[in-house]
Amino acid sequence: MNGAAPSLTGFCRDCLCEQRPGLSRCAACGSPRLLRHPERDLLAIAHIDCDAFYASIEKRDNPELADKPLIIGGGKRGVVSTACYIARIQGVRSAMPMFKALEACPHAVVIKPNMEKYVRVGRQIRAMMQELTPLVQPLSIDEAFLDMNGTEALHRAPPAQVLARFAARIEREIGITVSVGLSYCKFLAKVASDLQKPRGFSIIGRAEALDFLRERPVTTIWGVGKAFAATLEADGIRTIGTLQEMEENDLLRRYGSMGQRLYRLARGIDERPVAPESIAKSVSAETTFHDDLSRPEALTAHLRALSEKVAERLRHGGQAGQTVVLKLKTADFKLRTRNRRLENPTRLADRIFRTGMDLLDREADGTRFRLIGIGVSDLADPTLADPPDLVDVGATRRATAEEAMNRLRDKFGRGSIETGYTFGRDRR
Ligand code: TTP
Ligand code: MG
Ligand code: MG
Repeated sequence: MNGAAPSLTGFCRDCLCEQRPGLSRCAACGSPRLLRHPERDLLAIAHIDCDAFYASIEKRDNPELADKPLIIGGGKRGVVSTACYIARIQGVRSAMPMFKALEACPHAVVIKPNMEKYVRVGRQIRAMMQELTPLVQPLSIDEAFLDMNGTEALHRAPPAQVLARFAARIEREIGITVSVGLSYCKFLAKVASDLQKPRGFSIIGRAEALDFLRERPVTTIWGVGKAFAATLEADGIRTIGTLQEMEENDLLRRYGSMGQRLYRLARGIDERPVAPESIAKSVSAETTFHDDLSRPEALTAHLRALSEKVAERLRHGGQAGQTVVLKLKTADFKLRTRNRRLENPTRLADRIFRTGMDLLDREADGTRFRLIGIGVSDLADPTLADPPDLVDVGATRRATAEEAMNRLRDKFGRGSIETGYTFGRDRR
């Protein structure tokens, strides 16, 4: 990790000047923010995440808020979207109920989210990232992976320098700060960007990956949320070091495909490429009825079957989608599409179906329909789909059941298993 190794040359993150070994402050501008790392110029996979994104934008737009604890939240769900770092010192966190946040930090200024504004800023930042490399993979409104391999000739500087310059540019031109992680793979780049927030820049090199991971809790691993961590803990696994000592077969047997992921990531092995948004924009399935339908139960059964088809296509295409789109055509050929963006990408029939049901609820008002379709857009990296900890326990259980069903279907064929919703549909 950086910060250490004063014996190395480095550069200043503020004025970008090269630094001789041994100095603790920049020889040119006096900044203590020197970046040194033995693999500094060998690493090219970056993760950039904005600091306290919504809150930083509101502070930018109202300088009176600069030194005040600020919470963005409230709105319909009554939870904290994010809090500035001043409010975080008092214990305020994302997803906390508002009343709790205000107990912890009674003097906080509270602002309702202004999504349009945040989306606009997110897009500006993304466009600037795309000037660094075409290989930008957005993960959410305020973060992305960048594969900077092969960009040195273009920028006349190695990725570390380019990224420091980029962070400074965002501060200057957008007026908020970001944190950067640099490594040789996505997993560790993402971990790194979180290490020194806010205004951080951390490097995790190949040589230190195993040691770095050893003492960390299993929740550091992508996709290991609270629920799964509790399962692991019950099995005596709390740190990544324990995973490093386990056999691959053992982990596979215990935890299925997740076990394999644990095995590999625990060893700092992550070969997933940085994948810019895929060319296909959506995955969907639809059906036209023999006779127009209006009864909600009949529509529901179709929706379930179609959701499963979509999930299967996502699974086979190695994809996931973050926006669920419901399509209906009325008996008089009027098209209705309704969509909802999810918290995280999904590839599960259950989640697609339930979201589709919510959307259908408002449309199934006795209108006669001749067609129903369901699909997902905003296609995303499937490894980010359906994190177990962000959903209720019931959904996690259904997700596990769905994965088990998928394995059986792969083995015995599609018709081998039906859910209550679709059972007998073809026979009626
Ligand atoms: P994050 O990048 O997770 O958080 P952040 O940018 O606010 O803070 P950090 O410095 O730790 O990166 O999320 C980006 C935005 O997404 C955040 O500003 C608000 C929104 N968000 C929610 O609305 N609810 C949530 O539970 C989380 C985690 C984020
Ligand atoms: Mg952020
Ligand atoms: Mg983020």
